[in-house]
Amino acid sequence: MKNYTNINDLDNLQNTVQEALALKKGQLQFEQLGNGKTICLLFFNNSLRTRLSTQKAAQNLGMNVIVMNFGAEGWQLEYEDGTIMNQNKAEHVKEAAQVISQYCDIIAIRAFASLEDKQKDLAEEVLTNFIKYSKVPIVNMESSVGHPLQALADAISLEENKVDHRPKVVLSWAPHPKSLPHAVANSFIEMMQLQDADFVITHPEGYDLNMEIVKDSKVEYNQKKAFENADFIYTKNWSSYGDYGKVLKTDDEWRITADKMELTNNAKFMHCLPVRRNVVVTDEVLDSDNSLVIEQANNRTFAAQIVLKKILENI
Ligand code: AN0
Ligand code: CP
Repeated sequence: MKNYTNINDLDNLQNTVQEALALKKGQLQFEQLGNGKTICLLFFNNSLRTRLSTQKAAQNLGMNVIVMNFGAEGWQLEYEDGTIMNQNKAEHVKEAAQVISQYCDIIAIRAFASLEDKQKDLAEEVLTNFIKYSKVPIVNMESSVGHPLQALADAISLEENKVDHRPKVVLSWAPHPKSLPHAVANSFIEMMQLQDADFVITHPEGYDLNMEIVKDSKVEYNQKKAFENADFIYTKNWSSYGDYGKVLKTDDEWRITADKMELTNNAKFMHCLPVRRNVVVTDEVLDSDNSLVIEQANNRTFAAQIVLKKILENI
């Protein structure tokens, strides 16, 4: 594997999940693989899990890690070609990406959607330009459109908690006061499209996601109906995609509560974190034995580690 920008960059999801589970049992099995190799983690946005789990994964493989909070510490980058750079952008991605490539063997980037300019977001301006100008492999740590490390970790968590029948997995929208990206939901959908499951997406009217990603995945606008017999409830807020970046609904009608979980087949509760307690989901559900959120975050290490391992083996 060269770059990891999308879950479909993996040649086989099921095999990768098994390989990640084997790594989880022996985290330091490949501690020599990355010796003498360096990864640069570039953050244009905040992070807890991605920042720490990717660093840990790289260290488990013996790599050196350089972290830069690019959004706060780097020069503001220009991405357009031919611009007269007499405004606030001090450096062009053309130089920045080539220069960073000289300091490391892999570049990992977090650059969220602006949620203001749909076309730029869909074009994955930051990720695409780094791929274009850098000389080393690129890993997506959440871009405008996707969060494939999260989706791979979620696939690991689903496998660890598998049921004895074809599972019903529900992706449910839930309220949030802020305008949030579509990336986590998009990648979860793309990952579920590679699974043998009854997969249902539920959200209020007006929150339909990008149809090029949803494709023929089932959409149910009645949350309670969607929850019936579910084995997994994966919750995420996203802002409107049609009315791009807008927050259309903040009341508690779609909050995940114990009453709603009662409608399911004793479903496990999943969320990528960070989560706003008693806004997205009640304390009772988040603190219940059925909540997988802490283990999901743990699996971020093994998702990142298997991805870095596959890239290192190909350098
Ligand atoms: C981000 C999002 O919704 O994409 C990161 C989630 C992993 N969440 C927030 O900004 C709260
Ligand atoms: N789930 C996730 O990516 O968390 P962070 O934003 O804290 O990295």
